Amino acid sequence: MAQVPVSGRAGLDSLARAGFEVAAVREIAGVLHAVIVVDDRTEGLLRRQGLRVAPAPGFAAALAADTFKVYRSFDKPGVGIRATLQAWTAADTIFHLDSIGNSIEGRPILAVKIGNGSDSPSRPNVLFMATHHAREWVSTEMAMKLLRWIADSLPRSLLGARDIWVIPVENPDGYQYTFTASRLWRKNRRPNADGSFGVDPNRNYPAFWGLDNAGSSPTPGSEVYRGAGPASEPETQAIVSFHAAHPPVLAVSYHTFSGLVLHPYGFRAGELAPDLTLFQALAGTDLQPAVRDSVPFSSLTYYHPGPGWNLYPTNGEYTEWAYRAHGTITFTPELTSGCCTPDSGLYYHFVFPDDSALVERVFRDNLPFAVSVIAAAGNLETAQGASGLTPAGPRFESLWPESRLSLAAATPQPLSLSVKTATGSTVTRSAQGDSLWRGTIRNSWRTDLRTDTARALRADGLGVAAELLTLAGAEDTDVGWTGWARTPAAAAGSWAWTTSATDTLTSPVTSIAGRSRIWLHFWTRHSGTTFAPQQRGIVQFSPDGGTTWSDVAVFVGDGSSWYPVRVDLPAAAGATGARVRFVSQGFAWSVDVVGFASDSTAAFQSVPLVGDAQVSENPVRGNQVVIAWPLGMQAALVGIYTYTGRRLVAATVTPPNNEYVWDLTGGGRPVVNGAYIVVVDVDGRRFLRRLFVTRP
Ligand code: 0X9
Ligand code: ZN
Repeated sequence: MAQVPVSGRAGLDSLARAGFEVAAVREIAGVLHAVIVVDDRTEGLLRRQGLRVAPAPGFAAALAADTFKVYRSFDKPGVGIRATLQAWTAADTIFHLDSIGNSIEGRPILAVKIGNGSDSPSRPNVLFMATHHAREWVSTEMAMKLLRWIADSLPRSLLGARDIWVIPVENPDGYQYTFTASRLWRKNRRPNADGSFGVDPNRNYPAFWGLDNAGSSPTPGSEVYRGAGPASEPETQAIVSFHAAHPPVLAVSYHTFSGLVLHPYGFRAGELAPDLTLFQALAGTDLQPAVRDSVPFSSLTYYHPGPGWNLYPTNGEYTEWAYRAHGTITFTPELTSGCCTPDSGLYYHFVFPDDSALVERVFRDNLPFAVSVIAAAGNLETAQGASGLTPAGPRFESLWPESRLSLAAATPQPLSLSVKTATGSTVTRSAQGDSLWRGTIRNSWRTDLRTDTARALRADGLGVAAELLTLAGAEDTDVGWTGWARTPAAAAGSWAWTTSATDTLTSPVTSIAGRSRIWLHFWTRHSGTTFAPQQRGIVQFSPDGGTTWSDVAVFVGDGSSWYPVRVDLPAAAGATGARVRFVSQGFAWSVDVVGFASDSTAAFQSVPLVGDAQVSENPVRGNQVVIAWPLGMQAALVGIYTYTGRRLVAATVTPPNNEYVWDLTGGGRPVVNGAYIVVVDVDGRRFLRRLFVTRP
């Protein structure tokens, strides 16, 4: 253990990014010092970076005695974890204690079943686990309190309908070692070939094992060493065998700290699980969180929910493995957000105070989520989160440039997708086998449509259809947007919008009259950190042209690859003054392919072709051409396309206007000579015109 001076959060974050585990922060003579775990090699690394490294006093003495008020080691006679579980089991037949395997040093990996002693296929298994990471003591206490609470207080009807298991210490050797030798030990106690100790138990599972060196390390001395092979560790093997014998429908793996509820996927930024809406229903969203953080002086008021890569990428991790191998709906709560008391300057990370009232708070904050997980095992389709959310049904999750269709897992893969292009023709895309991502209640069928100008999609035979009503992404033709810069690093087309400052990107006003079941479609990426959640991105919607705005989505943490977002907007139905804005609070954020969409098959109903749009000149020789049509009751949608179907213009014109002026100088990118198609949709009627441009 060593301490180094740091300058505020930025210094802490850069230590974390350099791979150091910051265990605590102390104020010494007015200067913040990070207490970090070091060995000789990493200490040399710090010194080379010019940091003043000193040994951290005070921790070692408190440990060996094992005389904490709340915390107890695994082995401590009478009151340790092993002794407590044995005593509870001896005293009450509701507990069934079993060892599911042995650690490297021969400690039992203890699993407690509550309620029914036998397993029944009619009762879904639910698993709660803690302390893969030795130093994360609050997670063991969380599991112990939950075990006691389920036995004493879970409604008997629910208890009788589930097989509930609790494994309070997955890594007993490491946990014991944190009481006897090194408070901030993380890994198990494997003697490695190079003389170092320990494999990270949460990098040793067989799914995505060793996928890359960002999500785990091949170096034995590393804090995230993945081990010599998948499931090389006996502790991992015990969990793997347990799952084979009792596959859980849902499982929660408690860790500390950060104030997060993570769920798959985490192996690569931007990867979304097919069961995303189920994960979101239980973990909540930033607007409807499931777990509050009521610990005094916490840096957050609730736990941020999100995919694992919001924190950082991991591979060989437990929740990803159980989800892949058994379809288990898994979560990683990172208990408590860390605490900063203004008077003492104490900022704790892994070393949560030895204070029974504070630990009880952590438990109470996390109990509603745990109960929602137990309840959800009865029927995942209708699972209800602690915040009231339920999973969404089959639907399109994105339309373009990649279509993602979420389907009930039981549904046969669609044989084809009808794609209506911008010029109004319909083409059929057939299924490609590798585009199907299998989940537990939903599959996600992904199709790359980059080459098509898709504007509406229909999953043939499934009654699922959606239509892009507007579309913009910083292209030359996307006029009326204000704020942010544009970048050629786009999700589609030539440009995307981007910022890293505190500023707002605002759309022009559009009318989405005549359509219901409206949602917002966009692709995003961001490189924030969950350790600084005040840096965030907020999406807001206005139905009235920008007079009133409400938050519809919040983005926090890392997500450094493009991924699609769907935000349902019930308030947008019929709005004639629809606007969206992206409010960045110092967040490194990009968005692209932004549009209002509608879940409707209307786009596939044939629109009666009424006649020609009027044009001021054809062939066009000047700089501008005026396009006009009979005045309608509702807004007109004007589209201008090249003959190959690329859209150059998408404009909404509201009555009493009934003309659009096309500027062929294109703000520096002049329209090239050739043939174009003008499409005007108004009041369910369509006006077409072929235009020839022959400018000198
Ligand atoms: O790194 C870990 O294993 C967990 N964090 S901790 O600080 N407790 O060590 C996070 C695991 C998150 N899960 C995924 N990213 N999938
Ligand atoms: Zn952990």
